[in-house]
Amino acid sequence: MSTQPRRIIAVHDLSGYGSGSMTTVLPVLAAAGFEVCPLPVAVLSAHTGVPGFTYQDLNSIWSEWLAHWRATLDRVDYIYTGFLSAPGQIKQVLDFAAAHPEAMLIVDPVMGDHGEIYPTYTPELCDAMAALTAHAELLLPNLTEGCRLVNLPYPASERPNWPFIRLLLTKLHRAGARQIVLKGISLHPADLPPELASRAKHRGEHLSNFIVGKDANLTVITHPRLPISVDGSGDFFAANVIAKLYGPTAPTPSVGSNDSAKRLTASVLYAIRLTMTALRQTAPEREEYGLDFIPVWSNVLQTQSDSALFPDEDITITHIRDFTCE
Ligand code: PXL
Repeated sequence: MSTQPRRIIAVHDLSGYGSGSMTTVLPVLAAAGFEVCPLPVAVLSAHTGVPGFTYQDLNSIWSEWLAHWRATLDRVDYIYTGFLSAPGQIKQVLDFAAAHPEAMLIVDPVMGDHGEIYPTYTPELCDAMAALTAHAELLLPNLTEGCRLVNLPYPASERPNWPFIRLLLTKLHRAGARQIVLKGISLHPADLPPELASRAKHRGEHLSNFIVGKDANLTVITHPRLPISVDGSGDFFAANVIAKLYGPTAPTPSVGSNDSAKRLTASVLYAIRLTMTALRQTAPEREEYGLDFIPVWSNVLQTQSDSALFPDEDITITHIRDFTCE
């Protein structure tokens, strides 16, 4: 068995102030035992939620950088993309992936939140992101991003009903991503599938994560919504799904599909627990800075078993067969 660490290319921006993107992804994946090779997309003085942020995309240095990597890196295990700054970058990511057919592509299509697309994103960039997702082994959108990727209108009051989610997941799946985690959805009480409707207490003040595994079945994990929403939580969540699913302690990625669907669900559950814990210890006045996750990860490093890490939460898991429509 190879003793080389799993090598992951982390394609994210570097924001100087505020938790999120590279400053979150890099420590989480490095602490999880990956060899992380950062490919910076852009440098910002602060994330785009902080008024007056400066922004410089790093497109112009990518060709030489990637040519050097092509000549230097013998193997790449994972390519993990987040915030991107130009359609040309997406073409370069796809070319690099084609030169490394052994690498698995993981796409967090970081484009927006709460129905708003980030100000640095042009319509062409959003369309290019949609093209990238067709190649993804794992896709991790929020509702805003999912809707934009398949050109569905963002639901009124951020609360989609089940037929809408079903259509959205069907479209995302048909567009090509093999596994999908649609995260942080506040479901509308009307028209829920029977499996979810029976859990009346999970409406409204709860969030649901919809997981489409390789077997094309759907698992829904529902958990309480905490009264705080800060930047960086989505990046922390995605990095933890990846850490758990593909990190050095996980089995090699070639295992059978049923087992891998179970592992995807387990990794989402783990990431939910960690994100909730980090949100709980982030003070509301730190909203602009974003998620305080370092103490939570220090705890992870000192504790062997997941179940010993965090107290049981009010979390439910529901399986739904044949979610596709049309
Ligand atoms: O956390 C997602 C993210 C990533 N990168 C930049 C951002 C944001 C969220 O606001 O502004 C630059």
